[in-house]
Amino acid sequence: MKLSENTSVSHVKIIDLPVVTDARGDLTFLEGERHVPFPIRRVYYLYNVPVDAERGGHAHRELEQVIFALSGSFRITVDDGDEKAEYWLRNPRKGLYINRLIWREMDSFSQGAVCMVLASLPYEEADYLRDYDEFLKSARGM
Ligand code: T46
Repeated sequence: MKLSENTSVSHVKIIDLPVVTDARGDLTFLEGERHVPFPIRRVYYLYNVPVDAERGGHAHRELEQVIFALSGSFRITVDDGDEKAEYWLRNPRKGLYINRLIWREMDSFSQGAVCMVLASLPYEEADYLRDYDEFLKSARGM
């Protein structure tokens, strides 16, 4: 299985947000259905993450998300069942859009990293695929 940065794992892409810069600093903004391709139903964030922590390790049946590093950096490995790709998030202007049925793993958090996630649906444990073989069956339509 191939593993490289920014390759063709389907339904994953970097979203570039606008920035307004002046002498007071940078301001970035986003609107649901304009800058991200869904109405935003939930926001959550990860912080105080130990540098050796591994998060994720699941896919979602229906949920779409956009993931940002608001501060610091971390790695996300995505897998559509055929191909894997890895992304390093470190720029608060660049989010990673992840569609449904994509396995994701997150690690290599820098000290003090803050990860913000915009989600298309409220939290629902039944939406998670936490078993990799079960994910593969769903991703391959079996
Ligand atoms: C994802 C990655 C990037 C809630 O009660 N409400 C919520 O909105 C969320 C996101 C989580 N939780 C509970 C469920 C678990 O008992 O928080 C606990 C930790 O969640 P989890 O182990 O799923 O955390 P991560 O960091 O592995 O995954 C999270 C999201 O769950 C997931 O959708 O894609 O961040």
